[in-house]
Amino acid sequence: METLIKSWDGEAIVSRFDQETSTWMFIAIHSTALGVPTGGTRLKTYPTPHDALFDAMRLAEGMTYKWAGVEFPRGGGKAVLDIPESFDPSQREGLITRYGRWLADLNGIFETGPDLGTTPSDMALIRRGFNGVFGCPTDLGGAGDPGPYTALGVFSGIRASCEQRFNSLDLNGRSVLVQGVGSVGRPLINLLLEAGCDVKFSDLDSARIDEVRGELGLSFVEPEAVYGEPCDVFAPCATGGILNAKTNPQLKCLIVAGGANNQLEQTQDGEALHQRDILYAPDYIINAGGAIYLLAVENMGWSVSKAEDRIVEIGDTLKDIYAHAEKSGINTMKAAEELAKGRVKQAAQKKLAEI
Ligand code: PPY
Repeated sequence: METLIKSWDGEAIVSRFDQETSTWMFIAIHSTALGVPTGGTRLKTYPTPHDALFDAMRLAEGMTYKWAGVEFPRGGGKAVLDIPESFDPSQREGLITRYGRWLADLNGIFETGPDLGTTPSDMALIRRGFNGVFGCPTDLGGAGDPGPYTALGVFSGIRASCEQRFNSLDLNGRSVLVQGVGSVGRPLINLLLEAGCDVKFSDLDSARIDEVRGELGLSFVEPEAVYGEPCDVFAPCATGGILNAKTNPQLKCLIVAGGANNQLEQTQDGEALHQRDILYAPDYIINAGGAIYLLAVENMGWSVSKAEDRIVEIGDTLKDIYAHAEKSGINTMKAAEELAKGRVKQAAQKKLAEI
């Protein structure tokens, strides 16, 4: 963990071990330059606490650029609750409640919301003692699940990417492979079907697979066959790190545009896609819809329809990034980084000048 922290350019790591459940809790604060660090709380079992911390750090950095990319006044942070394999669901309420109390004790240095493995009801538990929480259930006055709004942004991004790659906005007949049919992938499928796409999907969870196969009659791609499956658009909507030295050479798609965070395992994987002439929609740009929705509706007083209009503009941001990448002869991830990092740097310098 020493090496991990040394190699990171973030601002703080806060950690605590929950004795009752043997859960490592990490809050990674990457940047406060643009505002209060804000990002979801992820709950899952990692191979080691080192992996959990690493995930939190990378996700927090992604949040910095996500907020910078949409020009919302928030900083980058993310929390991870690394539950042990032996975790019993009956322990959940206690763990989330203690986590919420911890956040309150930290006096709002980090604000949070739902992420992979956490739900609006978990957020309601946190809100009992801490106000800095987004995405509580709608019947309790919260904004609820941001997943459908992330999906809306991804859909707009897929449209923009197809326009870039095929010179046509028409999605009718385009083949799209959705990896992961959870809170983002599932609503994304509906939008793609409405637009006339030929949708295939993959997932690891048999209940979800049966549901999507049964209800929608879509073809299922075995998880190990996903990367080599020919399609126009590959939309990763599950876990991160799936674009790497092993999977990139297998890809038979023309576009990668999906909702997952940290899709590239390493920076050079963005260049590898570029070299293969696969158009990559930078993850923290295309998947910002959920973050926009939560902040806009719960913090900035926007109507849902105003937030939706803003989310659809993700497509325009992507087009700007693609144009910049083309003009400068760089890959799209690099182009997004230049945009987002430039904004963060400017804000950090302004803060320094004010001291
Ligand atoms: C993400 O987009 O990855 C988020 O974590 C979004 C978010 C935004 C605000 C509160 C919680 C989660």
